[in-house]
Amino acid sequence: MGLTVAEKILSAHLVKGELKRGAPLAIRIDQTLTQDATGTMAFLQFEALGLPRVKTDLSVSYVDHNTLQNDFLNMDDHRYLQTAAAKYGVKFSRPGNGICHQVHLERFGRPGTTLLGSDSHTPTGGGLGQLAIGAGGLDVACAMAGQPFYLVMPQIIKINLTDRLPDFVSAKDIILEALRRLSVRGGIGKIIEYAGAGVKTLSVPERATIANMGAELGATTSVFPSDAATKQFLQAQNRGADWQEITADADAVYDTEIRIDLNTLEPLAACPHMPDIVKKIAEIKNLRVDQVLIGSCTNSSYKDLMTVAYLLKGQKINPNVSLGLAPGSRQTLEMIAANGALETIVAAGARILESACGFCIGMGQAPSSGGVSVRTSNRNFQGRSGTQDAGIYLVSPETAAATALTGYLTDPRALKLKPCRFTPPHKFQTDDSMVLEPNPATEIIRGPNIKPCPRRGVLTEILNGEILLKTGDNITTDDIMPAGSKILPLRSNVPAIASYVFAGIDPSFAKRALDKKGGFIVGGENYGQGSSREHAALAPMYLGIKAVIAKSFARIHKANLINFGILPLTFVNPADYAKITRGAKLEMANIISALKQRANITAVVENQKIELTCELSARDRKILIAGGMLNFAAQT
Ligand code: MIC
Ligand code: SF4
Repeated sequence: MGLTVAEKILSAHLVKGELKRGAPLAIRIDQTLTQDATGTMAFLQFEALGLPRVKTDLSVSYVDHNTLQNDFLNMDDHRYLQTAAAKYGVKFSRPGNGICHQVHLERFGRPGTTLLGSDSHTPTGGGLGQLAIGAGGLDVACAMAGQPFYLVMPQIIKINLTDRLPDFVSAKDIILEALRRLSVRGGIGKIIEYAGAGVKTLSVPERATIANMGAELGATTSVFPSDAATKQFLQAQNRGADWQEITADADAVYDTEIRIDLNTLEPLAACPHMPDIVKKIAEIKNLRVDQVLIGSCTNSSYKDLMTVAYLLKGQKINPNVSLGLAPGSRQTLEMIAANGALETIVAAGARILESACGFCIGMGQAPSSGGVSVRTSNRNFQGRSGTQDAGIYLVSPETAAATALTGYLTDPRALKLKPCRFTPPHKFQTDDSMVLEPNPATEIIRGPNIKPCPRRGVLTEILNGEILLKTGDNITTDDIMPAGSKILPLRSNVPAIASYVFAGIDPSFAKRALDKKGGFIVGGENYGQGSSREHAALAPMYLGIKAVIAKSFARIHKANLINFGILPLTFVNPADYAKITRGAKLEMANIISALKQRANITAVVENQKIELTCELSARDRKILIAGGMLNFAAQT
């Protein structure tokens, strides 16, 4: 039987288990990436593992998220990360060099290898035929220490792309169409593999846009074949030697197949407040827009920025719109600066922002109250922009530029311009001087805000307490552990950041949890979707949360809960969700025995019995019994 691209890469990296759908397996990790918002904890955890240097082929530490320097906090983290990277054999991409996923794609990702990153958009590397997976910082620290990555073998969905995109319809519209059809839960437990004649019409950065937003589908990862376009991209990046061809066998077997006819697509927008509320731009009439922001790891490649410059050329933006543009990397910024496109963009009235995550993670550029913001980024969860009542629309760079000109959400075809004919460059401007090489003689510098990573004690047979919060479906990690310029600088200080857990939904949550010495959270479907931030588990653990009981969990968040010793339990009978109310008392007995015997756990909630289960591998059970991964690693 033939193999898919994902199966080929997985089988070449298999350490334990087999490629049977639903079976546990462990894979060797070739490369890791960390970023500054998750990286400080990941490096503290790596230090706790006691190794003199990393064991991967390549590990890169990026600074791209917390680049505002309102006080010493972020800068202290940068200094810690720079010195720790140098000491432990990790390359360090300095602030200003760009967004981790964009820079990794340009300079480091290699087809056929595995990449584990402490950021949910790590699958961007799938655009190059790399098997790139997002994980919590602790899992990445373990991979840096040479340990394999454990996962459950996902199903593999084939998305067959036919034909080619019409003018002014772009890669972003392809992934928005996939989100429209599959929803934010459609990719859970799945790898998405792209195939078909349409793939050949897409360059690597366009493929990366699509793979990037596979995270919004909840997919484990997304992957494209490595073909002639991949070779051309790597050669233009001066990395031709990194290329190898990887394509699916003709008789490869997929679990599901979906077809997207590219020629039928139209410009689309994800509407507030979820990436899967997708509509045709043409159907959203007369939407006046206050802000347009172009950038993020989804859409800030050289092609994206050149397209924006093409649309803005000789024009002025609408006076009611604030247009910001953040190039994804210093490479793209240098190139548009050198060829005059930057001048065009500035002349049109754009505000040029740093090559960093910036607005995408609420580090500045919060919209006005009740404002409408049109962005090329990947997440429009309520409040993530920094303004709770703003409405965020996610669109392509073409739509964003057209909107900035008219002041209304605009289908770029309405501008009646000649099609923009972009050919991928033969040579990108390559200069890695902002990536620092390691030096083991470096002394690590730790600022006063960097506090050790708290640990949980071993699991006990009986857990009891109050249901502190009951949520609905699709709760995001931004809901659980908000980000933004005020809270993100506290990522290295769990006791301090813990006071913001659920701050947007339930501001008294943290205090209540501490006063009651912890308790339980009840969630709906897809609890913990979105980011890989382990603080969404670590901070609740610090507050004493013992278990989360939900209808279903998002993959990375579930793994993070296990790593920090919080039980991720699901209802045997989902209708029991309705029986639990906030404030009710809950008790569970014989937990360790149930975990060991793979038996269900009975929770008693106000005299009612509710059967709970946990879908866990044998290793996950051991980690939970040990009280989390750090305790488990110390035992083994
Ligand atoms: C995000 O887009 O939400 C982030 C910020 O990049 C996160 C990582 C983090 O919270 O540090 C992600 O996607 O994993
Ligand atoms: Fe940065 Fe936004 Fe990409 Fe997250 S989604 S890595 S915050 S640009």
